[in-house]
Amino acid sequence: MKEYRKFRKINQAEKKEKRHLALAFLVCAAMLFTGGCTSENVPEETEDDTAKLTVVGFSEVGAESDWRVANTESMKATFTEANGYELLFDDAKQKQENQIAAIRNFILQEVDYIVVAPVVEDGWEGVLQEAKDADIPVIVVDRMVKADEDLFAAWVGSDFYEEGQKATAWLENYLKEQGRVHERIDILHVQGTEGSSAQIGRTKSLMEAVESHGSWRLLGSVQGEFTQAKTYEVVRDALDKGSIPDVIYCENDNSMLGALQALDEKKISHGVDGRVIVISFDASKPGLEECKAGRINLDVECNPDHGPRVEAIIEQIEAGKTPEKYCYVEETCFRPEELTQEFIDSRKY
Ligand code: GYE
Repeated sequence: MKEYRKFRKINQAEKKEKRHLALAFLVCAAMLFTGGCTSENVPEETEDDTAKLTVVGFSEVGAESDWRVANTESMKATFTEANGYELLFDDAKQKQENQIAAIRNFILQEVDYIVVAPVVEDGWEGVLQEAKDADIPVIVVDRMVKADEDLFAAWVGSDFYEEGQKATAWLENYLKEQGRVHERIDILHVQGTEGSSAQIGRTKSLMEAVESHGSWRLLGSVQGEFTQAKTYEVVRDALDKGSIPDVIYCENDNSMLGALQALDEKKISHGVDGRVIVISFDASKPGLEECKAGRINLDVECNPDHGPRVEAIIEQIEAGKTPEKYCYVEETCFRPEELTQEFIDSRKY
């Protein structure tokens, strides 16, 4: 890694020039469709100051949730010029093929680091190998990739399985307190983006808990894609077709908001004094507001503030150290009775 650093520093100015050339090439390719490439279309070479900046290419999943927006903000607030970085940001609009194209683009521009928040776990080996061949360290953030560990420098994110376990342990306890241990409990499961680590971990915990509790029954799993709009539709349809669940297990706050919308529309009460127990993940501000109001019963925290964590990994690599391969963030969970407005307002996300 040290060797790599030396090489990188010496070649930074040259790389910057190549980046500009690559950019110019991309602009020209686009211009072919609109009337040709002239010297005015090529981005101007500006102040040489940028040669000192560390260039980070970040491929973000999209903007599907409040969590995601907070995650993007955290990255943008960290990788600023004032902090010594140039951030190349790409929004993949929830599509892996866009992420792969963005990473190839970052390689072409010879960035110093590639950071990727992968939409799903599978399908990364090829492009990560390309980054490795180009000697560009890759840092994976938030969700994981299923790939050879040599293909990325480090991962930082949440233990999604543990988050799910917190939720199911809470439910077991809550039902015990209510004297409902032997009662049949029907659960409607609203799943997040299929194949994403957040979905895989949170779903696994729920499935194991259903298996091990004789009286818990899975009414069905519906695909909410981590968004309010999609979840509203699928929960509304599920309520139209089936019976009213005792529990709705939503794999993020935005899908929880969609589920509440569907329940409210059908005048089905929910939360602390209601008929349907609602569990959610993220503990974003909108989620915590619903929790504090008692409209949901539990919000399991998932921390999106990864910018400083990714920066710490980059600093270690810059210092010639090898960062830990996996870094899990500590998290908690919230119930209505322990939330205050002051606390919610004091949170960043
Ligand atoms: O829970 C959800 C987002 O991967 C942890 O993705 C993230 C999840 C988060 O869209 O809100």
